Amino acid sequence: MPTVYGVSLSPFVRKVRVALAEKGIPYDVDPVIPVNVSAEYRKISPLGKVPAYRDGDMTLADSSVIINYLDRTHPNPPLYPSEPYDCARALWFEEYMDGGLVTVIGPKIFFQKMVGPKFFNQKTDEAVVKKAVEEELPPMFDYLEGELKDGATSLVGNGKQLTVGDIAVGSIFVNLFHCGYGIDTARWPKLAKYLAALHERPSFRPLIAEDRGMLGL
Ligand SMILES: N[C@@H](CCC(=O)N[C@@H](CS)C(=O)NCC(=O)O)C(=O)O
Repeated sequence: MPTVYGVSLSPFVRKVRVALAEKGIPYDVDPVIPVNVSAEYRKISPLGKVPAYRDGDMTLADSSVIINYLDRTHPNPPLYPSEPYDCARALWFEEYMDGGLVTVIGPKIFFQKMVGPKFFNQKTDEAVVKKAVEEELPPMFDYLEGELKDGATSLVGNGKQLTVGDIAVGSIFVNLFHCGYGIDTARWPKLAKYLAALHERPSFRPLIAEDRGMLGL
């Protein structure tokens, strides 16, 4: 059985686990916490980050790399559209998560509200959270709302095929929702419906429940 290395609260670990579930691949989890990782772990993940992945003798690091590998070894269902522009757009939304949404939701909201107080005995900096929630996230929500077609369950193409971009975007919103925030359905109706449908998928639902147990929610 392959192994996913990384604690489940990480949006990047969640990305990989959702992709595995969508493809019906059974796996084990080794819940590595990416702080002062062992020299042994650095051999698998030279940057010391999670997730990493082991498939027999082969090891990989980085969620994007791992999901690309999974899509080649287990092509069904495909997580990268075959049409070139749609595929590029799927990759763009994956990057928009990593380079955009994560930079606000990760350190400024999820770390401040959950990880710091619960695991590192640190107080929440409410000013940082307030600025992120009130000023930094709304333009990102506006952007995503504008990219979604009516009733779309995917950001890409005809709005129907789940892609790596949807998994990435859906994954980081799990961290936001764990902090008690939601999406204003009057202001961002398409985004709210899109995320609700994503998080209801059998690939996301058990992972969200697992996190909630860990966070005592
Ligand atoms: N681009 C990487 C990002 C992974 C990442 O930043 N993981 C975080 C946890 S959410 C981590 O391991 N941080 C520890 C560190 O940066 O040293 C991926 O897609 O896997």
